[in-house]
Amino acid sequence: MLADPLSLAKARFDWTREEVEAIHNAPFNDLIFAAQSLHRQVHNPNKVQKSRLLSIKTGGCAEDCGYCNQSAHFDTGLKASKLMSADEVETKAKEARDGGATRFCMGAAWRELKERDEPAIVEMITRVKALGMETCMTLGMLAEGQAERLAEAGLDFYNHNLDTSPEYYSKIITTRTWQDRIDTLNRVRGAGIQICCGGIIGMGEDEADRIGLLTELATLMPHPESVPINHLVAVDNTPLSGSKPLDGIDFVRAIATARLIMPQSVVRLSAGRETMSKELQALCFLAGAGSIFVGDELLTTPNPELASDNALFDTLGLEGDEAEVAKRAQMETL
Ligand code: SAM
Ligand code: DTB
Ligand code: SF4
Repeated sequence: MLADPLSLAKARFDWTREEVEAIHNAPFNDLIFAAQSLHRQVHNPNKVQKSRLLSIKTGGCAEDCGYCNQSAHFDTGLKASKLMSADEVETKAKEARDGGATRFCMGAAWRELKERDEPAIVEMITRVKALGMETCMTLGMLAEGQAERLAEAGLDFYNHNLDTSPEYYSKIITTRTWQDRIDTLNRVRGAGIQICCGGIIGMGEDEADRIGLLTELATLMPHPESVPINHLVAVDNTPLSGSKPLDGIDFVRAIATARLIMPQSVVRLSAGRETMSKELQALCFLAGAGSIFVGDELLTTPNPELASDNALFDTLGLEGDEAEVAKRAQMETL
């Protein structure tokens, strides 16, 4: 039997794997009922925040993350490119805003942020912020002092995922450690930037690994403000492209569990929507997902067209958060 979901509304940070497993494996109806009950206690159940991704530097990455289209270790046929100019980024951000996105998330295929690239990154943050959008960057590892400089430029969020359980991690990535990730997250937190941190499921991991990942996320203190739950986008010629497909119900269980154990966080139904039915996505929203990526491309792989997402929002009676962001932008100019 699950605990009264409303008693979970206050965040706690001492979750054990056994407790998380009991939630994750509860009868499906109990799990979804609990997740939705808690969700509507803390969040608006019909509001889904929209983020737009842009790959500001594509491909040729030194890391060997086994799922990634952009690693130089695998021949995926992706064309690598140099860092975009701030002008190009600003144009893309305006388009995203016009399409209803309220957060602009810029990703670079880097192992870490190099000092020589900092001025260009700072300029991009400043330009996007001036459009009234929330800013997010994902640039790999950060060294001492870098997060402070990004915060100073107006960075709202930094995305850095744990990706999987500590046990499964070394089967996915060998070029940087779990502790490297925690160190970057601590630097981001120390600079007062909000954290976007989640993982990928459907990489051939066991259920215990999904529970392990969720427990690690829920024992970060404070919880990440944003928790992206990605479904593996299988890319040909990456080591993980042949992973056993994940049952959709298991994906929903991961979203619902994240919802229940990190009550104040916004859980994002992240990569992988392109191959999901509208019914599966609706179940994810019912389970407490409160954010998605919009636009027909993620970083390098396809995402549903804007028109089909708009139709999905209409069908489900969902609304974005454009009005609030527009109001905030107006206040900032006063
Ligand atoms: N290079 C930076 C890093 O790894 O921190 C930033 C970009 S990286 C693409 C950001 C995250 O996207 C990864 O940590 C991973 O969780 C997710 N991701 C990348 N490729 C994916 C795929 N094929 N399917 C699902 N998620 C993916
Ligand atoms: C996250 O957790 N998912 C996004 C974002 N953070 C940067 C990335 C998804 C990438 C999917 C594969 C691609 O398009 O290259
Ligand atoms: Fe590089 Fe990031 Fe892809 Fe890993 S996930 S290979 S660090 S771009």
